[in-house]
Amino acid sequence: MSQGSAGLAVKRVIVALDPAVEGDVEKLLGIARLACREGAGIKVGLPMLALGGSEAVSEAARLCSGGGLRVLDLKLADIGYVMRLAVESLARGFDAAIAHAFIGSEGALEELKGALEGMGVRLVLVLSMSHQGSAEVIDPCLDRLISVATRVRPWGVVAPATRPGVIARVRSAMPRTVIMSPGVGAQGGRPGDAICLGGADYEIVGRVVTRSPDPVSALRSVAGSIAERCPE
Ligand code: 3DU
Repeated sequence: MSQGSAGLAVKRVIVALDPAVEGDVEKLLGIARLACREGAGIKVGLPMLALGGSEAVSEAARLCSGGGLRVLDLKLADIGYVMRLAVESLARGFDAAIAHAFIGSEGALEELKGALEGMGVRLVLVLSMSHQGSAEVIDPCLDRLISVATRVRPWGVVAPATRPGVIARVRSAMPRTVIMSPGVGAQGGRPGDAICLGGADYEIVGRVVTRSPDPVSALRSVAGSIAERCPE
């Protein structure tokens, strides 16, 4: 990374806001402001929807309306019609929404992309996942998933921070597409590997920040590690 300082590195960290119990929702909404002010932004998904309802999902986006990337992570994988219904009610106020690439373009991703574009929301496609089970079905199909993404032309893709080599393959096939990489910290990915070794644009960090007694310091510490691993 040419930007060596933790101050710049923190702008490459997206915080995943995943409440474990209902009582976490307020705390995580508090962290949303921090993540958008200091960091690159937030990612909100099914745990927030399940425990805080659609109001909490919208509130997270609203809290970041002053800046920061707001990513809705429903990991959609359905027919276009149903995904359109889901995003029409949930994706307003977000900058991007995540779907699985494996569902294919015709009848699914093309329709979703059109629905999102009509709302000013960008599409992000999952190409590989951070857990070991990704090796069972998803990873052997990586080239095909990349070719789906190349056809659909999403704004961004997701590739795992736990396997920088996979990110590097995606980066070389899609040089201008934004890459977001989850799996840093709690899942074993080292801060900085996704950006410095793989060529990702953002690292997604959840529990390391949200479960910390001091989320500000935790976020800064992740950024510090990224800056250290990515010398000028
Ligand atoms: O493990 P963490 O607490 O840092 O959270 C990781 C987040 O990234 C979480 O919201 C999860 O849904 C998301 N994610 C993965 O962990 C792995 C993927 O392959 C894709 C998304």
